[in-house]
Amino acid sequence: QHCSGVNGLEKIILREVRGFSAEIYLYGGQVISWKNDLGEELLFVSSKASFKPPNSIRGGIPICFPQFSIHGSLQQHGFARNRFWALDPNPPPFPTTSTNRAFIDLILRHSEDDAKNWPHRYEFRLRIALGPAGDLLMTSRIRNTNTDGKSFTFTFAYNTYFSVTDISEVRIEGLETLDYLDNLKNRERFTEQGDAITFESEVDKVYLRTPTKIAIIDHERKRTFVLRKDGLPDAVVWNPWDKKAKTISDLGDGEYKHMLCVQAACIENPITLKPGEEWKGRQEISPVPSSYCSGQ
Ligand code: TA6
Repeated sequence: QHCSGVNGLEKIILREVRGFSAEIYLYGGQVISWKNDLGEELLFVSSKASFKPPNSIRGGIPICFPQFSIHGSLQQHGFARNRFWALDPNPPPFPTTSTNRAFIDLILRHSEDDAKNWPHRYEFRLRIALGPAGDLLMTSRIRNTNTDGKSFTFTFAYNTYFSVTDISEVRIEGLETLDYLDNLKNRERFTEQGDAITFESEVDKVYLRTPTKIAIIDHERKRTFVLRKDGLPDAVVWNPWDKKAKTISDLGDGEYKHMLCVQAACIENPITLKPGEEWKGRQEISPVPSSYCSGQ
């Protein structure tokens, strides 16, 4: 379903037979809503989110491309989240016919404006699909279409804002004992100690070479999000906590308590593509009852 969202921005709604749904804005190629079969929202979107281009939208799943964070010559997190993507009216089918999924393909290509800062031709195809159990699947295929023989290099992240009941009651499993770069300490490298990750202050870390499965456990809601990823070795964990949150103009009062960013990413070793080469990075997020997931 194709319709008009906040401020008249075009959006697509995907629905799956059991009642799960997702809303995707062409602006940013950004998933803004993902609801379960009870109609509960699973993603966080700030009450102060700006739906006014060229601002990025605070919440949902912004795409960071071709640069994660401020490390490079581009604006923070690159430009993909600030561009209007096109809907492919005739997307190629899923490779297997056995899976019945609602899906769309969005496409972003180089523009004259971006070429000033990032002089490359590319085609970025983003497939967003809802699975039969409500799982949200995102597959990015980025192809170098340069005709001047030049390679390009990029970093990438699915900047997923999960909605949580209370950040102090959340834990993440799958990142313990890993090395990480701490963005709050000049990207210094540390090793995570102890058990599951819990939260009691600002966190902004890039975990390196993580397992492909990470669990985000929301105690109060007795819900676990399972994140599975492929082609994306790293995982960013971010929550600004109270002090930093007050400096973020498009984040409502106290809202940091109800969000947690866990991002499937490729940061430590950027991807380089020669002309004609394609890279693929996939994230799948599924909501499951906690007891089922952690085996407790
Ligand atoms: O993902 C972590 C991070 O790079 C943080 O350092 C924080 O700045 C966050 O992204 C949000 O960035 P944004 O540009 O959306 O305000």
